[in-house]
Amino acid sequence: MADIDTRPRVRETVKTERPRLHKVILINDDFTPREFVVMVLKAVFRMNADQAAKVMLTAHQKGACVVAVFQRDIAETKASEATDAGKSAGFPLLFTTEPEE
Ligand code: TYC
Repeated sequence: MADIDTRPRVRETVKTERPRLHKVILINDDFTPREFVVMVLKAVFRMNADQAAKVMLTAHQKGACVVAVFQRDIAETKASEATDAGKSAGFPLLFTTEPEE
């Protein structure tokens, strides 16, 4: 009984997957003034005037533009904050989120 080999025969490796990042996407509309979109991008996403203007113009021309990527809860909070800023001012400004591939 004394010489039973009790050493593990299988080496276990535990893999933790990194949580997926989520994109915040700005959606174009026909009503929100360009300057208002830029103001929200600067305030909520801490962009400078140049970055904000580029993102706004891309959404304006293409229909949508990725603003930034964050952990899911942060992406959702920022998208809501930015969408609510438009709503409070009476604009249909919309920010959505989606997971990165
Ligand atoms: N299309 C708007 C206008 O012409 C401006 C705008 C740009 C609105 C981007 C939303 O995500 C947007 N006033």
